[in-house]
Order: sequence, then structure tokens, then C-alpha cells
Amino acid sequence: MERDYPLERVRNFGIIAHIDAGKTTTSERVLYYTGSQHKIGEVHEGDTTTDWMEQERERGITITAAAITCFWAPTYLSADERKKTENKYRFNVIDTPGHIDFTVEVKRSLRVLDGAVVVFDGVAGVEPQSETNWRYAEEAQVPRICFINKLDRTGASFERSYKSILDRLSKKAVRMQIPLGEEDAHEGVIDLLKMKMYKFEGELGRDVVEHDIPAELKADADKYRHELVERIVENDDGLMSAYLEGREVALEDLKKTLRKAVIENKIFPVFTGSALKNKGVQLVLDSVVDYLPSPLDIPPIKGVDPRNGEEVIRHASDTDPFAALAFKLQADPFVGQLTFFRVYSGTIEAGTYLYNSTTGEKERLGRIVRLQANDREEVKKVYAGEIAAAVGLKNAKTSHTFCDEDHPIILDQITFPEPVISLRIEPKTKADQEKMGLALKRLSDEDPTFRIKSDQETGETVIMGMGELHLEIIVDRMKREFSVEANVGKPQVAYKETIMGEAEVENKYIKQSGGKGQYGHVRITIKPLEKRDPEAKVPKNVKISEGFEFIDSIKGGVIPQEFIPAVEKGVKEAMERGVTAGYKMTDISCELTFGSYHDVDSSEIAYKIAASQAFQEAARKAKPVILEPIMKVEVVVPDKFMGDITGNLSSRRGQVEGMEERGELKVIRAKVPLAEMFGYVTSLRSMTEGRGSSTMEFDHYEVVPANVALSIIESRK
Ligand SMILES: Nc1nc2c(ncn2[C@@H]2O[C@H](COP(=O)(O)OP(=O)(O)OP(=O)(O)O)[C@@H](O)[C@H]2O)c(=O)[nH]1
Ligand SMILES: [Mg+2]
Repeated sequence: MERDYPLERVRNFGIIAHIDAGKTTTSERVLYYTGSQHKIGEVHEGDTTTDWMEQERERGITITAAAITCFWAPTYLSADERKKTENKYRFNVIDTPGHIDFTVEVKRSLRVLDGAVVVFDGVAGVEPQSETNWRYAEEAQVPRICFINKLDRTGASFERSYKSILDRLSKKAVRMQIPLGEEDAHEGVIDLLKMKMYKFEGELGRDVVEHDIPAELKADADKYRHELVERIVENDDGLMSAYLEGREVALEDLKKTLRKAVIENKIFPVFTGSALKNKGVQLVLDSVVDYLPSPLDIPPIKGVDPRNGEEVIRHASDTDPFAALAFKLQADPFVGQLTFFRVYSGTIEAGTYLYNSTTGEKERLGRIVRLQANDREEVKKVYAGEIAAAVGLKNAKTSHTFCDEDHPIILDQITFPEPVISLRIEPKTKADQEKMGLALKRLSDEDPTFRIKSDQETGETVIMGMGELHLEIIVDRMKREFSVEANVGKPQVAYKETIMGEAEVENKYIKQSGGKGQYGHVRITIKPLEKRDPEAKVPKNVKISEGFEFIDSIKGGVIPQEFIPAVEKGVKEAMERGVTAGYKMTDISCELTFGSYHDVDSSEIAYKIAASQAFQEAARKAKPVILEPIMKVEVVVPDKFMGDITGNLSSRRGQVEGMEERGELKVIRAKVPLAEMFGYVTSLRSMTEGRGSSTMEFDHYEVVPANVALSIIESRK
């Protein structure tokens, strides 16, 4: 069977932004203009396609990233040309959430997408999550197009928003358009490459109508076109000299060179409009075709061969061995468990067995589907460069690699942020108790930033997540999707512990009282974990896991090889329990340097206990401390509340790091411990007569001050 779509006409891209910038509103237009849907759903009416969960529709926010497939022929072609199959591009679009509690969705989407459209609120410009998402895109080296949305809003300013992109995100951004009017007067956009003006007429702005640039905007357009053309020709020596000699550079050449520069992350083109008022979206879609990469344009994917640890690569080709990455699990109301995956090379057919190189197991791949606007299209075969979902897989998790068993490869893991908030959860009835375990497991399978733990002392279940909203939604989903009723405690900060110093401890665990005894003897040194150069090769005797490394320096078999994993296990278990206030310890390096054994009495359990005791003693000696999450907070308030707000932040142990104007409003940026931020939204509202707003996200962990440490330890007794 031939592939149904040539790869050069495929665009896998995400829509990313700060909360409420208009991603879902834009996605709805994408579905409408591409003809996938005959009406436009609106967020405020709760009837959009990509926000399909009840919780999303009720709250008007996106929680889970939704992938949709649709087809687009650029509007600069004639109506007849646009109908031809060979002019249509297949878009796999992912609408992501902006709220920081669901940032996992952005991270994983960017990992498997080839490009992104970054949406901005035209009043606010760059906001905190614009920065975070931009950073994720940088990490994944995903080419980007910017869309300054909401130009119709009161207070909107293209200039100010554009400048905030240049100042806070990248000097590589460049305007492709200038708006025709702002706020109420926003009517269309001027394309600086074509030097034409566009308005969006007909039903729901469906028809893109070209006009000449009005005289009063001509001078601006000339000036900015000049700037744009210069930025483009810089990337090509031939065009550069033509340009310097004063020759006119052809539009096609400009576009070709710009495409290359965007794909290489050298230029981020900026577009504008208003999704809600149906202005500008089609031109952004044209630019997705023109400038964002196809799977063929991105570098080959890297991974390691699990047989020997050597680096291997796979090209986006149907004839390369099959390699794919599972990036998302989702319980679908219509078809059941879905496992979304991106194929990097080769092909896979429904009805075959899927080899999971991360687990080393095989699983039958019954059906494969692709999500359209409102239905699930069955697919027989998935080709290199595509995104699809497997139905009913049981053992695959996010970040697992699927591949050709004869050509094994493990692709890089997706890294996820650590949860910073926890709360106790207790089933209401006996019946709930049985279902709760299953429900929590299913939800945590879907979401790598959601964790479940049982408190070792009390036996209670503790759930951990990215923020209050995250856990609130989990509890709500448990109730609606799994009919589990639960009582929940107050949200708590997820503290951690670590050490600031170094210590060496030798410990023997011996029991010899008739019969087979126990004998374990270890000597360990612990110290704070130093960052390793990710490029450098890890020595054979070092094992690295999250926040921990274990160095086996045993010489001459003084401890037999078979017992060494038990030593590591003992240390890890002791780290789970902490030594100061019972929180998990992190960022520790532990070296096993010496020990001894007994022919008869030595056992795994004896070494585990010996190591665990040795670690606890060492940790107590090595200046143990408690760490707390520090949040990056941004508060936007009218000028007159400034003093109150900054004073209040200081009283919350916050440090104000900067202030700036945003129109009539003041923006305050600060770093504040999470422990002081519970209920902040409510108190901000009362301090500002309801006119202030704030966002926060995790920034880093920091040692808590001594007096705070004391009260944490006290409260844990
Ligand atoms: N005035 C105006 N409002 C808009 C525009 N685009 C979106 N909105 C409104 O802004 C609100 C948020 O829009 P969404 O599309 O849900 O934003 P989002 O980026 O998907 O938000 P999250 O998914 O929650 O991060 C809704 O009430 C929209 O109607 C626009 O161009 N102009
Ligand atoms: Mg949304």
C-alpha cells in the first residue's frame, strides 16, 4: 500500500501560549476554514471541539492537549487550484493548555511536533507562560511562528506586543505584517512580503480578500518591508548581493530563503489578527505551509542501541527501520485507551505486534486511529513522520519507544517537571476504596506529572501534582469518570530534603543467633550530587537515576557483585524516608567504597539493611536541609494598588524582582515560596477590589530558612 500523503506536504505543529491567549479559539477557526467542521465552536459557549472534556467546557480552559488532523491549501492559490489534492497539506495540529498546572501537555507535544504557532494576547504581549513555553520550544529546537491575537480588544497594541517578543523572547522575531487598525477599528492586516492588504469577508471571515495598501499606511509598510527583506536576505549570499546592488528580489526567492531560516531557528516570523473576530487566521495557516518544516526538513532523530549503548539515528523515511515514540495516553470516551505515538522512521501496520524497546516486551497492535474533528478515522498503516493513536495497548507508557525488534533503538525520554503540591485523599466508602486505586492508577498513567504515594506511617494515600487546579481536576475526574467519591485534605507543599556536606559511615548488620544468620557490611561516602556533563560518557561503575547517583568502588570482590544492587536499593529506600522531616531526599551521590561478607550469613536483605542504616547515619552527619519550591509569580494590578501588593508579597517571604508598565496597569514580578502562596488569588482579589490578576509557576527548589525548617519539623511530629 502506498502512503496516502507525501511527507513534504505534512505539517505537524502545536499551538502554544499563555493561558487565555486564544489557542482554542484559533484552533476552532483552523477546523472551520479547513472545512473539517461546518460551524465555529466558541470557548465561552462551551462547544469547541478540542476542549471536549466536561471540565474544560465548564471552565473555559484547556486541560488536555487535543490532536486533530485536517487539510489546507494556501489561500494565495486560485479557487480551482485550492481544490486540487496535490495542493493540499495535511495538518496534524495539537491545541495545548496554557495553564501551568498542565504544562506537561506542552512539553510532550513539543517533543513530537515539528513546529509551533505561538499565540499572544495583543493586550498583554509576552506573559509568564509564553516564556515557559518558548523555553520548552527552545529546548526541543522547534521552529516557531508567532501570532499576536486579540488585536480587537480594548487596549490591544501590536507594537507593544511585538516589542515584548523582541525584548523578552527573541531578537530573531521579525514582523511579517502590520495591522490595519486596532481595538474596535481592527479590520485586517498588511502583508509586508506581498505588499498587499487583506480583509476577511463573507461568512465568518471565510473569504480572504486582497486590497491595495491604504495611502496612510504606505510609509509604515515600506519601512517595515525594508527591515523584513534585510533580515531575510542576510541568510543567503546570492540574495544579499542582489539586494545590495539594488536589484528587486523575487517573492518566491524571499519565501524560500525565509523558509530555510525559520526551519533553522534563525527567524521567528510574526503575524497578527483576531481569532475571535475571524481575522488573520488563514494567513497564519498559509505561513504554516510556507515556513514550518515538514518531517523531512528536521534533523534525523537520535537514540541509543540498547544492546551496546551506542548512539544510532533514524531518518524520516518509510524504508528505514521502524521507530516511534509514545507521547500521550488518553482514555477516549468512544474507543477506550488510546496511546498516541509519533513515527520517526519506517512504518507500522494495524494487526501486527508492536515491540516496545523500553520494556523489551511485545504487544498486539489491534487498531490504529487518527483523530479528526469529530470522529476517529481507522488507519491500516502509519508511515514515517506521522502521528496516530493505537487503541487498547496495555503496557505502553508515555516516553516509551516502539521499534523494529531487529533494529532496536531507545529514543530520548521526555523529561517532565516534578510535582510541587501534595494532598491526602481518602475514599468515602469501602466501595470507593476499591475503585480509587484503579482510578488513580489510570489517571497517573495518563499524566506523568501526577503521582500517587502511600504515606508509610499513616497508610493514607497522598497524591502529588503541579498545582491546586491540577489536583482539583484529578479529584473531579475521579468522581465523574470512575464514580469514586473521596475526601481530600488541604494542599501541602511537596518539600524535599538534601545534604549540604559530605560524610563517611561504616556499618555492619549482623545477626548470629543459631541457624542461618544475617551478615551485611558496607562503607559509604555521601555528598551533594554534582551536575554531570550530559555529553560525557558515564563510567561503567556509576548508575544514575533521578536526583541520585550510585558509585560502585568495590575492589577485589570484598562485597560479592550479586549483593551490590541490594546496597543501592537500601540507600534509595532510606532516601525516600528522609532524615529531617520525613521528606524524600534528592541530589545525592553515594559511593560504596568498602565492606566484607560472610560465606553463609550474607544475604541481599542484610546488605540492604546495612546500607539503609549507614545512609541514615551519614545523611544526619552531612548537614541535612529541607528544600522548598520557590514560585515565579507575576501580578498585574492598577497602579494605585502597587504599594499594597509589593508589601504583601514581602510579608510572604517574597522577593520582588522587577516592575513594568503594561498600558494602564503595572506588572510586578517576584519569587515567592509556594508555602506562602496558598489562597493568594482570593486575597489578591480582596486587596484590589477584584481588579488584580496573577499567575505563578514553579521556578526552583531552595533551602528553607532555619526558623521555617523548625516549624516544618514540628508539624511533622
Ligand atoms: N476579544 C477577543 N477575545 C478572544 C480572541 N481570541 C480568544 N478570545 C477569548 O479569550 C478567551 C480565551 O480563549 P481561548 O481560546 O479559550 O484561550 P486558550 O489560549 O485556548 O486558553 P487555555 O487553553 O485555557 O490556555 C475566550 O473567552 C475567547 O473567546 C480574540 O481574538 N479577541
Ligand atoms: Mg485552550
